[in-house]
Amino acid sequence: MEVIAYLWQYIVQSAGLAIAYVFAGLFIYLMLRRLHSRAMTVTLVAMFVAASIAFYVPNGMPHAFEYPFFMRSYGPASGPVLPLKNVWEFVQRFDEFERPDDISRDPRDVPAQIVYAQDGVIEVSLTAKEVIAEMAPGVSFNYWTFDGTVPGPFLRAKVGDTIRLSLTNDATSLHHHNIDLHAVTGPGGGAAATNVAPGESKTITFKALNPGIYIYHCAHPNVANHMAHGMYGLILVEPEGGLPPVDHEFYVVQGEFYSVGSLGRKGLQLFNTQAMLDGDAQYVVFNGRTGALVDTMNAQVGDTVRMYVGNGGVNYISSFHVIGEIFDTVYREGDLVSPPAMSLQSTMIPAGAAAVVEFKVDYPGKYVLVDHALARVDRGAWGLLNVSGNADPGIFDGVITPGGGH
Ligand SMILES: [Cu+2]
Repeated sequence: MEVIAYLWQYIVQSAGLAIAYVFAGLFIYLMLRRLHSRAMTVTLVAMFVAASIAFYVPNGMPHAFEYPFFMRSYGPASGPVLPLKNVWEFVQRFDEFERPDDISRDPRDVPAQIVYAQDGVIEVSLTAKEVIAEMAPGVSFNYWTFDGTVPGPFLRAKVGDTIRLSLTNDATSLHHHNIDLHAVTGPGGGAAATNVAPGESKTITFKALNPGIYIYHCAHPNVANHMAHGMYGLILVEPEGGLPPVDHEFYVVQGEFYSVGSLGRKGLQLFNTQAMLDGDAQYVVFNGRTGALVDTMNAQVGDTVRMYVGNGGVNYISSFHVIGEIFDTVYREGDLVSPPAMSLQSTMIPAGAAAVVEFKVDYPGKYVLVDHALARVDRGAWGLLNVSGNADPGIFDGVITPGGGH
C-alpha cells in the first residue's frame, strides 16, 4: 500500500529500535539472574536508562508534537517542522490528493505576449495545490505547487504594468500558502497580503516597477520547506520596447528535492528536513522531475533560442551550461537593464533568482542543458535541446559516436 511505502523508513527504524531495546532488556535480565544482587540490578538499570538519555538529550527534548521530533532551528519564524496532526491528516486524506500524470511544466509554455484585461490590468490567478506525482519512474513525492506543476505558470508583464493577482489555496491542501514575487515592491513581495488557508482566496495589485526576470515562490513559514516541495516559478517584466524577437522561448527552473529514501528508492518519499538543512539533496532537477526536458525543446539550425532559467534552490547555486553551445547573450542574474554579457560558456544562477540566456543554433544535434556542478546531473539536473537541420562541416566536422560525451 502506498501509505506503508511512505512510512516504511520509519517502520524499519522503529522496529530496529524495538529489537535493540528487547535484546538490551533480555541481556539485563539474564545478567541479573546470574549475578543476583540488588546493587547489580540498580547499576545495570541505571546504565540502561543513562544510555537512552545520552542518546536523546544532545538533540534536545521534543518540544511539540511535530515531525521531525528533535529539530531545533533559529529562523525568524517556525522551523522546517510539520505538526504531527498534518502528518496524520495526510495519511487520512491520502486518497483526496490529485495525482497528475506529469508534474513538470512544459518548457514551451511561455505566453507569446502580454495579455491585458479590459481595464488594461494584467489578471493572474494562481492556485496553490498539494499533489502526489512522480519524481522518477516509481518514485513519488508529495509536491506543493502553483497550479499543479513545477514550476508554476510563467507570468509575463512589461515595466509599468499593473498586475492583479489572486491566489487561491485549493480546498484539499493541508497547509497555508502565499506568494512572494521578487518583481513586487511591497511587504513580503506580496506574501504578507496573500496568506491563504485551505479553500481561501486573496487578491493583491502591484505595479511592475523594475524590468527583469524574477522568481516567485511561496513564502509561508517555513519558507525553505514550502519551496523545497516545488512552490516556485518565474515572472518576466519586459523592459520598455520589449525583448528582441527570437524563434523559441523556453522556460526552465532548477530545483532541489529532499527525500528520506536515498536516490532512486521506490515508493512515496517522505520529506527529509535534516537533508534540506544540510544542503544534501537527493534530487536536483529541471522542471520538477527527472527526465522532464527530453523531447519538448526543439529547434532548427539557424533558429534563435531564448531560455528563461530560474533556480528555486533552496541551497544550491546553479552553474547553468548547455553542452556544445556558447551563450551569445546572457542577462546575468536577470538584469534586463544593463547591456547583456556576451559569449559565455556558463552562467551562475543564485538560489531564488533567474537569468536569460540566448543563442543561435548553428549545427544539428542534441544539446544537453546541465548544472555544470556535474554530480547533480546524475541526480536529474539535465535536459535536451534537439536541433535538426543541415550540418555545416565548416562549423563542425567529425564522426559522432553514440555515448560520446562532454
Ligand atoms: Cu506554500
